[in-house]
Amino acid sequence: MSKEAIFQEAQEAILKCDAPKAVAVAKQALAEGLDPVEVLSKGFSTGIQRIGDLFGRGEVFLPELILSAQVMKEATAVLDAAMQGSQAQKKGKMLIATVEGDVHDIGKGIVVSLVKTQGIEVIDLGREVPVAKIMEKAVEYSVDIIGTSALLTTTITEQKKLEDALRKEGLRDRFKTMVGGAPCTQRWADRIGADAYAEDAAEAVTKALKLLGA
Ligand code: B1M
Repeated sequence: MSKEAIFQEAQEAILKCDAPKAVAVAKQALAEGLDPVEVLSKGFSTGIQRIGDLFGRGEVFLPELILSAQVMKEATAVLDAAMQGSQAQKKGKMLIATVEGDVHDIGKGIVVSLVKTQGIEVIDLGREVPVAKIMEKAVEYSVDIIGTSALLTTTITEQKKLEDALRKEGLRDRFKTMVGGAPCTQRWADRIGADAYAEDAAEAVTKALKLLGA
């Protein structure tokens, strides 16, 4: 099957909430030697974004969105296993969390998978994580970078809360910070004083390596 046909099948599996098909397509893509990152971005992620657009227009409803997200996670798990094959030497430590009030963790999961492949140790705190816990764990694990993901216009304010709290506690110079997630922009990062913004997982890797001076 051609690369484009595989990307198309991946999108359809998400749109049709078809988990067995998604897993089969992910496995086939790997068997045919495709880059798992490309399969995720041009196939499965495009599918979930299309579902999001349909949801935004009221053409699909929450149960389908939830199902599609589950299918996306199953496909990501297959591709993630392949991505973690070549772990390089550790270049630094990064804590990542989806902010409080936000359950969207698919994109964060992809960022985690990709960052790990580049020899950065990742402490993944999961989703709906309060600022206080993020700070506590950053100190406990003595991380170099704190990364937060926010997908809702109502939750990106948590990223500002984190910057303010770090400054208030005298911890701001101890860590580099990175923000990401659909509503975030470079302008937002500049406005709240974050050290980096990444539009997607590939850019998150580049920016993380830059922050680490690697
Ligand atoms: Co929700 N949701 N959702 N949702 N959902 C959005 C975000 C939305 C845009 C859909 C829409 O209306 N078109 C909309 C937000 C509108 C807004 O805020 N303006 C929305 C809404 C409204 C909601 C609910 C409120 C719906 C409801 O209950 N009525 C609810 C909120 C619940 C909550 O959080 N409190 C909700 C729930 C859900 C599901 C549970 C069903 C599910 C999430 C499942 C999960 O993640 N476990 C879900 C999904 C799947 C989506 C969409 C369709 C897809 C998100 C996604 O996974 N994208 C989304 C629409 C969309 O984005 N087009 C939508 C694929 C992923 C690979 O991309 O997450 O952007 P993304 O991550 C990218 C980059 O952003 C970047 O790299 C990633 C990989 O390339 N990145 C980082 C992300 N984090 C980063 C961190 C970094 C660096 C880069 O550094 C640290």
